[in-house]
Amino acid sequence: MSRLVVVSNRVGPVRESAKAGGLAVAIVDALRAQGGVWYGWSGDVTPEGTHGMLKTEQAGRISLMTLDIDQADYEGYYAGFSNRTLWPIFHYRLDLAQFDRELEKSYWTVNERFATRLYPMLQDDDVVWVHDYHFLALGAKLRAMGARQPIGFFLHIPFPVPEIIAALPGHAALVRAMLAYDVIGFQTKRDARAFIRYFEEEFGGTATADGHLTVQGRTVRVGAFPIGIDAETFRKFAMSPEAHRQGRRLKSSSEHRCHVIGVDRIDYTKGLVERFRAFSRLLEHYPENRGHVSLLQVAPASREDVDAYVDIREELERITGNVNGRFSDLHWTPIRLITRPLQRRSLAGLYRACQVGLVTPLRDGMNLVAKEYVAAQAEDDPGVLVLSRFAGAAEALDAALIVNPYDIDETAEAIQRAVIMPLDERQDRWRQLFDKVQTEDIRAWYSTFLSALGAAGHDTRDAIPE
Ligand code: GDG
Repeated sequence: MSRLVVVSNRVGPVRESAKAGGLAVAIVDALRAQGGVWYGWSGDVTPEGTHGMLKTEQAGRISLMTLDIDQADYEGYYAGFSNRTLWPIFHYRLDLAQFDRELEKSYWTVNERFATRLYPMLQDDDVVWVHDYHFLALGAKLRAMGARQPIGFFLHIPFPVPEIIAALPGHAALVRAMLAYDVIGFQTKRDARAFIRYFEEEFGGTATADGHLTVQGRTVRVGAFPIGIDAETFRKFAMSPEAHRQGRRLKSSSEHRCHVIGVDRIDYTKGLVERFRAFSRLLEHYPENRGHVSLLQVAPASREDVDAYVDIREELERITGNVNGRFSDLHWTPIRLITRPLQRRSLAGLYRACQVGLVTPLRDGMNLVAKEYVAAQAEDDPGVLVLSRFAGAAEALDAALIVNPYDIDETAEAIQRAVIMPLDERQDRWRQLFDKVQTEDIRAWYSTFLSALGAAGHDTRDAIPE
């Protein structure tokens, strides 16, 4: 079996991967299965940056190899072009995107330096798998150095329609650079279609029904590989003593009450402000819920060096204050906002104790919280998932109550419907959802991607457009 080399912006954790969740678990699992290297940024910022020592650490069959970056790279490549330019654009927020040639230059340079340090370590029969928007151009840089190995790429965030991507100065060079990859994977069919449409419209590309895209003599495989969770493990978490303890604490703090739960990093893509407004609308329009239904929002801070993130947090605190001031009574607080991160087992216990899971991003590549909420439910008395149509998860989880998160009234109505839904309908919907969560799980994700990469043609690599 060939060695797998995974490249992602952040590397690890390996031992605590189950706690960190999501991506780390998947990568560790895939690497353990066939042995390999996990390469990327150490998370440290030092004066030597990418020119410094390669840090290596062995964890069983997995070699971790990381580089530091320097302060200028941090500001240009990471906090800058990745998080202030690409992240908002790929989530349809042109209004928040910052365009700056210096940031763009830093992004290309850092992609090149990571490729330069990786290239000499590659073996002929390696298979390389690059992740996410931080490294769109890394494959092209490896190819320019002479790499002939199969190289695949997976985008964790949405790929927007061509009209949006076209607003990014320098989009042609950046998106064309992705043709260096043999397989380009997206979360949903919608994203894969948008990518193909981009090449059809901008470069006269053509595609077959099974996702072989040809542009100027180069053919790549484009497809949807929806990421999932480790459903069995998460279900076990939800039944662990720690989870029970959390669930009991929540229930005893507010006996016979219905809880609605949201769990999201604070981010403008997650639709938190709209969600809080919808919850407030629920209390206005359906007064029978006052004193009875509360929203528990777990929202750990993220990217606080970007102004837009600090603004959201302040806005949420403001709305929470208003709603609580307006509706609370001595025995009931409508919104509880927790901004510190919780342990995964506690989180699983809270999902299980809450009758409604509210997942209403304005745009989201997939959204794993939706899948975790489903996996955590008790079979005999499952909760109801209210899910945004703009989360990638909605493509498979169509048995949820699907909402347009911009429509505050519709979201409030869906919460109401969830609160009063009869048991047989809840069970029926939950079974369909859990079935999808189990089938499209984390192993299905990496094994279908890696087998597509194994099967990818490589006879057009010489035709990769400049
Ligand atoms: C990106 C894409 C795509 C949250 N709060 C706590 C905590 N979490 C965990 C959740 C979940 C994970 O973080 C968040 O994953 P999401 O998928 O919801 O969202 P992003 O972070 O934006 O991830 C997304 C994903 O990549 C994978 O491809 O689905 O669309 O944006 O697992 O449970 N975990 C702990 N404490 C918390 O307080 N332990």
